[in-house]
Amino acid sequence: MATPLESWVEESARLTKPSKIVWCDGSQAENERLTQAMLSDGTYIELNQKTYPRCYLHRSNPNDVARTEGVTFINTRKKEDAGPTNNWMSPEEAKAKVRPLLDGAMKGRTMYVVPYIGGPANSPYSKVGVEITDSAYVVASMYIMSRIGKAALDRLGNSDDFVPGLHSLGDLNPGRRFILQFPEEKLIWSVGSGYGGNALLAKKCFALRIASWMARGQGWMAEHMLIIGLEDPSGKVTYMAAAFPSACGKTNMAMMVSALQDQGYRVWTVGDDIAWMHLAADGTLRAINPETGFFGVAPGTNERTNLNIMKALHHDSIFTNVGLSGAREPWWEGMEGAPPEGMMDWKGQPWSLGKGPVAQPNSRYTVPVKQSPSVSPHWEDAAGVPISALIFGGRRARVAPLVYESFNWEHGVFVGATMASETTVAITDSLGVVRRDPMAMIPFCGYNMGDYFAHWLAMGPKIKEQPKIFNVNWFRKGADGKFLWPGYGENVRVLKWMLERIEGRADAAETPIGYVPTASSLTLDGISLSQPALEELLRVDPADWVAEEEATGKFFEKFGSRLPAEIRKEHEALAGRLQRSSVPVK
Ligand code: OXD
Ligand code: MN
Repeated sequence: MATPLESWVEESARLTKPSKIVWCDGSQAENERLTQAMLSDGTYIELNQKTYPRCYLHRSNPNDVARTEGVTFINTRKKEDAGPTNNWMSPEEAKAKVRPLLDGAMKGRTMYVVPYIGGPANSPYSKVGVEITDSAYVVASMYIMSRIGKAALDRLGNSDDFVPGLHSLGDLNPGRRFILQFPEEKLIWSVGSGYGGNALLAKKCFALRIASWMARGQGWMAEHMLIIGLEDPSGKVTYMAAAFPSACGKTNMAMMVSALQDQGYRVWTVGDDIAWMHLAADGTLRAINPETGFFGVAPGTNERTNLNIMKALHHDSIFTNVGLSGAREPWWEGMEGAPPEGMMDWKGQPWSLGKGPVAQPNSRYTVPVKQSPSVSPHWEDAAGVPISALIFGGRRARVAPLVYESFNWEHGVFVGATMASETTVAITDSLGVVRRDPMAMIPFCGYNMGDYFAHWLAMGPKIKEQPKIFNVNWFRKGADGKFLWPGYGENVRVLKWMLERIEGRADAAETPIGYVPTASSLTLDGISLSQPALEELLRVDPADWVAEEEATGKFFEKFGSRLPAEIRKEHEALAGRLQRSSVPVK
């Protein structure tokens, strides 16, 4: 008798008609075979093996350089279950449309079967997925990003408890590109793209879209969050998880070199993109990282913005769509020093200053987590790490202060639900416009976000050791258009304030939006920040917030009756507090 996995693989092969099927075992020998094959057929370009041992460059099709939200669908039976923020097609319609694109798509190609585990191999919170793909580059990326091969098959056994994901490059025509999630069947189909979140199905498709659906049903949370530990001078580590929209600095924050290291504050990395969080018997909310690699945006990355990744990416890493120097080293905008000689741009054309970007703005590095000097000794703990703070944030030039703390869980959920950020290069929409992005999950929630808010609200009372909920904004600008806050390693000063709030030690001023630090409660020794800049960073302007509150009200209207009453109540309460605060006291 065929196992459920074998049956699905056979069925997929009947549809896509590959010339060969390879079951990946996850061994080093297999990775080396794939690498050699990709070097021979041009999928990989070898980097300087002296300075970048076992590192390779891949150039994707220029029409395929980012996630494509316009062709990403949640295929629930009922449209309302996908909700107003997702593209929707019924499962029948989606399959009828996309099956012909998969039919024969792997003719003349190898079909790779890649079993993987989301989460540490021995954790009760981990889940098995299997990706079928005809892209060797995807398989090689999965070596870094996930625990693949034998360990996953051993965990699965003969069970049908896995998330199947069928991926084919198809013909890479953007008009024939579809990323489909069928949460009711826990199934993924992706065709027409070989890039990042569209193609590495373990990442956004499973670990967020399908997992968020599973998490609601099973009473846990799948979130677009980094996970870090903040060590204090006594050696105690407090874990925090933070949600920011794509390309807002989650990876840099997760790998932060603390500016307060000489005072005993240090940041440890558990994950940079996704957190699966479960209620544990000890009353804590425990997070695991379902991934094993960083898939980070390269441009802007340097020794100052992320020293740890710069140390980590010098071996066993993949670079996609970056520039290539004459010395065969990767290069991108924002690297320190003058551009080296003999550079080729991300499309492989000779490059010189003034010729446009060397690296595609959403070009990426793919680097194993364990290579970071900041990796937490607990990053693969089967029990996860206990989360004491949940942090929301975005990129806001105006309005939002550096940090504020919510009044309680319900209010914190409201703060997350009202998140907004200026758009970045990680998606193919327009740049720099304010987009509402609750919990940074707009592109990743596998169901109706009204129900998602309700799930967050329902989780709160079940967590005995409830995390505090904060909001941060590293990106506020002054009248001169310059960032007010230095960011990066200095962000630890904000984390320290949060830690002291958790421990009941730091001061805060109550404002209509939440608790904001008093100027003296932040540790600011050693940075040059003028008094006016600090005041502006912490300022809560009721007029700005009335406009913000009205915009969120409009956004919430989309959800109709699926918007939880608690969110409505929080919204009204905010409006009331703002009104009272703008009435001058006589
Ligand atoms: C990512 C994204 O790649 O959010 O992590 O786009
Ligand atoms: Mn992300």
